[in-house]
Amino acid sequence: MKYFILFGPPGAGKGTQAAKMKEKYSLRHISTGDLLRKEIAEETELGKMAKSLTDNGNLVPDEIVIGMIRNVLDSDRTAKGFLLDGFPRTEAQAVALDRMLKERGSEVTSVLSLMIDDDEVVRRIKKRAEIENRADDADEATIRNRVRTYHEKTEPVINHYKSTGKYNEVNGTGSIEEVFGTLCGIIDRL
Ligand code: B4P
Repeated sequence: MKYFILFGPPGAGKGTQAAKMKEKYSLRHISTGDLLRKEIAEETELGKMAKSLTDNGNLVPDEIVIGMIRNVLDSDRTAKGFLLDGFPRTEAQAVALDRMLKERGSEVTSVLSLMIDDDEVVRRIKKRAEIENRADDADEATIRNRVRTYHEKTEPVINHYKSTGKYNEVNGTGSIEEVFGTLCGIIDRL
């Protein structure tokens, strides 16, 4: 079983690339952002709590997203592999993922880290806001808080994986096809 992690700041293109990767490599795609947006749309108790946090550019508590990932991993034992998009986003989530995969006799296959700078993040998310109407894309202060949260809580996760030899940085600023080509080159060499 292969477990790929698509990592990067908000708006780096994780969701965009995940859609292409899952098709090409027949992977089960798990986006914690999509799972949370589904809960929000259905107005569940979890969704109401998630909305108040994500609308302001803050992360949802670790135990909630870890539980969501565990549920999906438990419910699909037939997938050829998993593509984790937007998870882990904190050191605690990375540690929990290691534990969950170890319980399954497995480990992370590769971390694919999309690198783009903060100004490009803000530019892309503002553009997405014109098309998609996501509350967490709505204003620059929220977007800047998401970027700050990334640097404080998510970026340290890079160190968690660097020592494993499975961490791969990819320039996320090329065209969608260029970035996809680079990602495929890494996966095809595995
Ligand atoms: P996510 O849904 O993961 O959203 P994201 O990081 O903003 O987007 P992504 O990187 O997927 O960008 P996209 O492809 O759309 O998270 C939303 C929120 O949920 C988080 O802020 C957090 O609050 C919460 N959450 C999620 N996971 C969590 C976790 N594990 N723990 C706690 N909280 C969690 O690309 C962005 C835009 O750029 C698109 O419009 C796209 O068309 C464009 N684009 C993409 N690639 C491009 C390219 N190469 N060139 C030009 N434009 C490009």
